[in-house]
Amino acid sequence: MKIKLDPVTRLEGHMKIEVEVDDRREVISAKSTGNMFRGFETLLKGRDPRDAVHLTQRICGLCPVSHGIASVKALENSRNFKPEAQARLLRNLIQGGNFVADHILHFYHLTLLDYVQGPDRSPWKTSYNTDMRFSDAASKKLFDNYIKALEIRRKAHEMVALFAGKIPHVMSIMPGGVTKAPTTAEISDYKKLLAEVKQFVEGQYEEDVQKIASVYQDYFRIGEGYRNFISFGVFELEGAPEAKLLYRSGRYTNGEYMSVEPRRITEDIKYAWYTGKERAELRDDNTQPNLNKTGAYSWIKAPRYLETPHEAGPLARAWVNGDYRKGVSVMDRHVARMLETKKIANALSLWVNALSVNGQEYQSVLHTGYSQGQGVGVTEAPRGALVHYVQYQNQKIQNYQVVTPTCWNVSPKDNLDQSGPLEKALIGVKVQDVNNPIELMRIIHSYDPCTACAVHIMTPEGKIENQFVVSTPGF
Ligand code: NFE
Ligand code: MG
Repeated sequence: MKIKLDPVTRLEGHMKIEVEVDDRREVISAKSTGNMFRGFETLLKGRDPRDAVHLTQRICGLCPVSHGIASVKALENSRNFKPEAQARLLRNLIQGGNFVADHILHFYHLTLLDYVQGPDRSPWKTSYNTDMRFSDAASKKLFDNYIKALEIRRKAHEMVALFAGKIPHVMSIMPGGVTKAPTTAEISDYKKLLAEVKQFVEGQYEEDVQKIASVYQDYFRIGEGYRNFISFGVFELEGAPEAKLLYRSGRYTNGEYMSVEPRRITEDIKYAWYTGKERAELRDDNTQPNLNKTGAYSWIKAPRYLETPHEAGPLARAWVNGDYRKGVSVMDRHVARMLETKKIANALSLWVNALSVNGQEYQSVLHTGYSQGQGVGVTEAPRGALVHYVQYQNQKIQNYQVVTPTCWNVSPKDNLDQSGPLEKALIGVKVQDVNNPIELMRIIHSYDPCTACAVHIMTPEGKIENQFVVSTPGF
C-alpha cells in the first residue's frame, strides 16, 4: 500500500513524500520529491558578479544570510581576499541572529503541532491529530509559547536588521566586508534584544524541547537515516577564516571523522528531472531541465561526498564539532537544534561585546576588478552545509552553482540507487494509522526541509503546467 503526503505542509517550499508500507504497516520504500525548479544558476548567467550576493539571497526567505555569505565568500575566494576582524564579527552577528530566529521558527511554528494539539481552527488545525500525548492544560501551555515565539523571532530579526538594513534579504554584506558601521546606540540595542531572545531560548525553548523529548522518548529511536554527517563549518572566530570556527568543518562517514573539500562533491541526476552529465562535479554546468525523463521524480539532484549520502544540519554540525553525539533520530535533531540555538546566542553576546565603533568593517578593493576568476564559498545555513561556486569573465558571471543543505537531506536516489538521507530515515518506520501517518510527518519535519524558490510548475493533482499555483490544504 502507498501513502502519499502531497504537499507536505509546515515547511518552506513544495515537497511530496510517497512511501510504500507492507502488511505490518512498515515503510519498505520511500520517495522524496522537490516539486520545483529553482533555476537561479540559469538566471545568474551574464549578471554582474556583485549582483549574486543579492540575487542568491532570494533563493529563500529563511536562510538568506547564509546565501549572501556563501556568495561573498566565493567572490572573496576568487580574489584571495580575507575580510578584517570587525567584518567577520558583524557577519557572525547577522548570520547568528538569522540562525536563532530560524531555529525558533522551526520548533514552534513548523514542528510543535506534530506533538501538541493547537486551537481547533485554521491555521492550527492539522490534518493528522493522532498520538497527541499532552493533557489539554499542558498543550495550552506549550501553545502559549508558540505565540510568544512569534514575538521573539521578530526581536531576533530586529537584531539582524540593525547591522543588515533589513531581513529577509540583507543589504550590508558585500564582498570586502560589511557596509554598515555599527554605532554605540545600535550595539546597545542589539544587546538588549539579544538579552530577551536569550532568556526565551534558555527558558521556554529549552524546557519545551525537553518536555516533548521526555513524552515522546520513542522518537529517540525513530528516523535514524545513514548516520553520516557533513558540515562546512561556520562562524569565523579569529585569524584567517580557516583558523578557527565556532562549528568546525568536517564529516563523519561510516563511523570515521574526516575532512571535507568542496571539489569532492558530486551531484547525480539519474532520478532528477534533468538531462546532461549523469554525475556532475560542483562546477559542471551542463544539465537541462527535462520533465519527461523516465524514472525521475524530483527537481532536487543527489549531492554525494565520494559517492556517499550525508545528513546536513544542526545535528551534523554538533556531531562533527563534538558538541552532541548521543544519538541520531527525530528527537536528537530537535535537541541538537535547540542546543545549537543556545550556543549561538551565547556566542552572539561575546561577538557584540567585541565590536568597536572604530573598526574596519569594509574595504573597497573588491568593488571593481572582476575581469576573470573563479571561487568557492562555503558556510553553513541553518539547515546545514551550503556551497556557492562562481566563475566570471569581463565582469559577467559565466557559471554559478549552488548546493543547498536540503539537497543533501531530501535528495532522491543517486546513480548507485542509494536513497537520500530523509528517504533512508523513513524506511523501516511503523505507521500506526495509514490515514494519519503522523510518524512520517515527524520524521520529515525533524530535518526542517526547505525546497523553496523559483518556478512553481506543479498543481496539487500532479499535472505539469506553467503557472503559479498556491496550495495550502492540511496546514
Ligand atoms: Ni530555504 Fe536554506 C537553509 C539553504 S535550505 S532554508 O537553512 O541554503 O536547504
Ligand atoms: Mg549545479
